[in-house]
Amino acid sequence: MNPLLLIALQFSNRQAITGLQPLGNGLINDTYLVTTAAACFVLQRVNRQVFPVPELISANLLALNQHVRQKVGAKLQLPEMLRTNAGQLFYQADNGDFWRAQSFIADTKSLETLGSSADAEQAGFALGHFHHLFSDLDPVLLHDTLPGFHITPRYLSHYHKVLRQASIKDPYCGDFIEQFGHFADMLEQAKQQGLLPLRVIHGDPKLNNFLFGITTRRAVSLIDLDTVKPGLVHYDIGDCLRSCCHVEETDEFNLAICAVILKSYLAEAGSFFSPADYDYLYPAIQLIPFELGLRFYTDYLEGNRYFKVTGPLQNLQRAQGQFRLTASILAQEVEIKALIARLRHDNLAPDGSGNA
Ligand code: GN1
Ligand code: MG
Repeated sequence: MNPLLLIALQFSNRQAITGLQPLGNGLINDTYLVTTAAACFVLQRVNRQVFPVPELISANLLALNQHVRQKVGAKLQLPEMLRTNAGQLFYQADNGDFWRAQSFIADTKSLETLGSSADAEQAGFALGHFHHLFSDLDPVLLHDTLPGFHITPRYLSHYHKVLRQASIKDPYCGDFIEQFGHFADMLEQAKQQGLLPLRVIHGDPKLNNFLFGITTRRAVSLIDLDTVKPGLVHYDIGDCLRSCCHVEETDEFNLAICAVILKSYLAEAGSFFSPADYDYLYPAIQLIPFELGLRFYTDYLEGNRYFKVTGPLQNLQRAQGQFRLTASILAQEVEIKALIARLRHDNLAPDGSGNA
């Protein structure tokens, strides 16, 4: 029997498998949609190079689901962990691979590009609602599944180490990092100075991690919760915007979409947003695409060990795309800051509370 089918059967609640196909285009784990007569579920091989202790991911997911279950009026559903026929949260294959399964939220799909400004509004709403839902969950109760994730200065010092050994270099990426490497410390410094608190973050809220109702076109879930951890909501906001506002053809940053997303985000999350949170919005918007470019370029220099690639230059091209996006953000700095100032004025009361 196909080995993948054998693994899927571990989670199928003794139902026959009627369909098994790759799902999504994640760059880390391998993901499949499994169909049985009773339901669909998502089966994943966890990349152990990236997530060395997969048990921490499941503990976080259980804690998140428990928190949402006791909330009245939660407008997002989260996928639930499924157990193997033997009652375990993971199945370890003979070759040592770790597999896990989660429920598939029916009648939903993910989007690769936003179809309209209504979609953008939904994405901003969902991220804001996610942060709002977990704003009263103590972040230290969650595990850090991926230490160092989004700590830009660490990526930068690793890059410098890799660069010393690298035989091929790309002048555009190298010069860009030289010129803007000083961005790296901005959020971490604010965190260390106590200006930005640790909160529960998603870690990877790019557009295709939002599920939209097929008929309603409303955002109903945020998936890919492996990187949920204590962190800065600014990483999430920057990541959501770098993904949703990225015009793929030109690598420009779409300011109009950014305006829609930030407005709907703040309608949900504005109640806990402090003056310092507003101060660090622009730095986050410029930092996260820079950081992702740095991560892609470093991986290219290291021989593409972290992100999946279909060709040897793909991580280089991804890096160039993220740096061009960062350049477009820098070119629109004045407009983006003016937008943030307007939102701050509309949402923040004069005493600094989020109740204007
Ligand atoms: C990775 O595997 P995927 O696509 O969900 C990465 C994110 C990047 C993203 C870029 C754990 O996420 O940080 O933003 O690729 N996840 C991890 O596409 O590194
Ligand atoms: Mg992910």
